[in-house]
Amino acid sequence: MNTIQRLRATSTLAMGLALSMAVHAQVSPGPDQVAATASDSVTDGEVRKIDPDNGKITLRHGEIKNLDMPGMTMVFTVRDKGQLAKLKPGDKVQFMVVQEGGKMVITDIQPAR
Ligand SMILES: [Cu+2]
Repeated sequence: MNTIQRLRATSTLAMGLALSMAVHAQVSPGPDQVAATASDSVTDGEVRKIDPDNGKITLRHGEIKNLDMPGMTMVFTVRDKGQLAKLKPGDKVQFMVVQEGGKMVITDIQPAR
């Protein structure tokens, strides 16, 4: 008597989906709020002058913690010139700046809410 038994093992893999929410850097004027990382802290500023052709902006800025710079008025280069289009002198802004080859480069700048 030949009986072929086929055993089928069915395994169900329960896959857990890890939903990670991309949380943008918390933008808050509170002095006790600490930015997510030391290299990408958000700085408050106010637009003084915009030079969209050269991708430059003059800002009166508060303390830039990641660059250890006190508040002052100075010119920055903006990595994405397009971000200047929505800004005008007098606007309050929040921005992120890094030091690149001796230059201060703004990697992100947004109107303050
Ligand atoms: Cu400065």
